[in-house]
Amino acid sequence: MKKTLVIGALGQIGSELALALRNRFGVETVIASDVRAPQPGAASGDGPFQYLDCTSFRQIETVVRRHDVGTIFHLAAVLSAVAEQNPQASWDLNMGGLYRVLEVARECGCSLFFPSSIGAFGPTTPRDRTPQDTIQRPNTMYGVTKVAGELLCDYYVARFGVDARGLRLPGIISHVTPPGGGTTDFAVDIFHQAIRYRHYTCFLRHDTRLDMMYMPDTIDAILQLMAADPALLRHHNAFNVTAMNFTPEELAGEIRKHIPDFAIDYDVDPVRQAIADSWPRSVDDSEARAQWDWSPRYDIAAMTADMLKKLRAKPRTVSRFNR
Ligand code: AKB
Repeated sequence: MKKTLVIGALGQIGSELALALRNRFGVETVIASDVRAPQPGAASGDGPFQYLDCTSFRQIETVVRRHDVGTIFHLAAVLSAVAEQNPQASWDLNMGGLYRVLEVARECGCSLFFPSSIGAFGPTTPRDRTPQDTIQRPNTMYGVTKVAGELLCDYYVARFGVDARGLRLPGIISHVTPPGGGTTDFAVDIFHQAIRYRHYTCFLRHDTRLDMMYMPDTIDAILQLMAADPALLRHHNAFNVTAMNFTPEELAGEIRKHIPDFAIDYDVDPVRQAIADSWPRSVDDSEARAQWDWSPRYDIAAMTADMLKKLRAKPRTVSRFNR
């Protein structure tokens, strides 16, 4: 049986995806990789690990050939807020990494998963129920790399027959590994601070509406798309997907149902606010629902209840970014 390589396996999505793949297909069938060494008890679980810099074609190719890899999940990327702090390095990592992973996939006959984002849209995109196929003129480096990545994946599908598939992910909420520098990180930080201090200072305005998804749905969506019958797919890449939609004020209200004295105030970060204001308020994911049966399990109420339950059951942490 061909193996699976997860690039960025110590990140927010990569760590839980690696664990889900190991639970489903067997520990030894999944090669986790990152540019950092895993700490004992890492969320990706025990199993094969390779140091891997995704901007090195040789390193990717060596790991793919050595382990007989058939599918690559490429999750290494700089997120939106950090990308604005260093656009040049973000281009190098986000595009340099994807280009080399696609080249290895082409040479070695691998399938590929690539996560795009609601960040691939921009201020001239229709902001409500944003269609699957629409205007994409993002004004952030993150968005530029995501649109370019979507197009590059589509090019490799059409030109070289690489089975590259992907999703446009909204903000992802998880109680396991913190996100690393995104505009939607508030939706994770708020839970940690609500439990610890019963108070949260949000870096986005109270009425900033964005799409979100709980991690279990994210993992299901990725695995479901990768298992979908290609004959039923009219798109391959960049499927709009969403599960819920809220403002910071609405999320605070939901948390208050569990922690009645929870308070939120606002200290708006102009950089992250400008990024959020350039993104859709909601996306239309009917193509994903029609083409491969996408259907999320968690709405805001179910996600909030589960986040608080899971976080209360473990030692306290705060996100690396929102200090
Ligand atoms: C970010 O905020 O940068 C990411 C995303 C929506 O792509 N979570």
